[in-house]
Amino acid sequence: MLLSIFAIVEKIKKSIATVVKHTGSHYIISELPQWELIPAVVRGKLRLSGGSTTNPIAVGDKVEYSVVTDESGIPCGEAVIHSVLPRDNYVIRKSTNLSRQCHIIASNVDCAYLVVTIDRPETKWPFIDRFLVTCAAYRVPVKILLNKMDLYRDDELLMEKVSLFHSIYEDAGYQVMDISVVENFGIDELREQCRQAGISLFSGVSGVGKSSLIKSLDPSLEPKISNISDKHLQGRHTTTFYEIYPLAGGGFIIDTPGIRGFGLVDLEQEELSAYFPEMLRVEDNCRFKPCTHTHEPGCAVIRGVEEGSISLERYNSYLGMLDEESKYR
Ligand SMILES: Nc1nc2c(ncn2[C@@H]2O[C@H](COP(=O)(O)OP(=O)(O)OP(=O)(O)O)[C@@H](O)[C@H]2O)c(=O)[nH]1
Ligand SMILES: [Mg+2]
Ligand SMILES: [Zn+2]
Repeated sequence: MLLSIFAIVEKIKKSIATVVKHTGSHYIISELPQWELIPAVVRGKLRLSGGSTTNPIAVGDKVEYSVVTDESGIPCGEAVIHSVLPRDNYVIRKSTNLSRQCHIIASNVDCAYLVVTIDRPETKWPFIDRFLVTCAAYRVPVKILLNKMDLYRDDELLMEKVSLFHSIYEDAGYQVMDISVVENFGIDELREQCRQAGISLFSGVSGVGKSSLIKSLDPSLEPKISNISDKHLQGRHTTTFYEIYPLAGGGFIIDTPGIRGFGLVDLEQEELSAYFPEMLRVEDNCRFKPCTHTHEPGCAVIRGVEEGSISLERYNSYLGMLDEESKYR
């Protein structure tokens, strides 16, 4: 008798949801844009669409799941994830160029914000360029947020670095937004962009203020923020999980732990220049095709560097990446 009652009230629901948090072997999923969190696990063998990575399921992934529900359809207990749907796009990296292991930072991203700082901590340019190249290669729209502007304003040397930064990346074709969480500068515009975008990813090295930014966009959220602003203590990772937050006014934001190394994944040397917008714009004019833009006569990229329309810093980044890709292949 008891058994038959259970048979009537318990139902199995099968559906599709987005992974909103990943903590070791556990996941939290929600049927975005609804925000109803369901804990989930993987049992047995997972059907995967991509190659092998350290995290077969990433935040942002759409997954097929099943869960036991009560008679009104409310999930009881943990859901089981059965498969990951093909990804529209994703941001992927290797922890070092030597490592074979890839890690997906997030998938199905409408806009990736690379949060950088000129000082405290200083974000290194090769890191920035690797991130930008990866976004281009994996079809993720990307913008740059230059945070902690309050720390640079009264320092002439730092402000020179700020203008150089703007000219290099804006000339290359990227949008660079000045931001200060402390002064609430640029936050309203960013909030509006995030509201319209859908899912926005915040990424960057540790200590640049990714979690602080998320908190300033919606003060009701509680991402973990470092309370140490001492520059010698930067590099301790405050955020340790990948997690999506819903913004009060609309839109979703992914907070991520700071990235240390950013190794490129599966890029052919010949295609690399296509992921530098300023090179892509002119490489049709190179005399030789394909052209590596390193030594060829009549190379439009080299001419651009000589004439100053392509920045030497970005070109050197390109050469560095070419070199490493040939070394570690
Ligand atoms: N002066 C200044 N400090 C800021 C600003 N934004 C963030 N901070 C400080 O920078 C430190 C690091 O901030 P977090 O938000 O924890 O940095 P994070 O990028 O999330 O770091 P991880 O989680 O470790 O990757 C904290 O002490 C913040 O208070 C800003 O605009 N100006
Ligand atoms: Mg953080
Ligand atoms: Zn060329």
